[in-house]
Amino acid sequence: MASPGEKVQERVQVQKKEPDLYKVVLLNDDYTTMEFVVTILEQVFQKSPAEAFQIMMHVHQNGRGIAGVYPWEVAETKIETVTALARESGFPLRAITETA
Ligand code: TYC
Repeated sequence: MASPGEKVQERVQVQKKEPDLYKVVLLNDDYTTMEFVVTILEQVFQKSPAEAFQIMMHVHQNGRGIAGVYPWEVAETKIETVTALARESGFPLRAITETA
């Protein structure tokens, strides 16, 4: 407690710092269907059908590709969701984070 007359510092940090961002990177494999990857990109990463198809083809041809860029907690949750949906459907699809 501050004693009478003592000044209390009310605002320690005036400007909020932007959160660090992380890439969610999708990895290619030989077993996950193209259709499933497109669906994941639409439903989990909110991509349009055209963009989802383009990203999926990029991953298929280059081995990896960026699904989105998010704060840490969001990126981790997206990866958990992708992994859970893929395992439910019997696919080995993997996603990882990288510093953006
Ligand atoms: N290579 C897969 C196939 O030919 C398609 C695929 C694309 C899988 C992207 C994973 O992250 C991926 N069926």
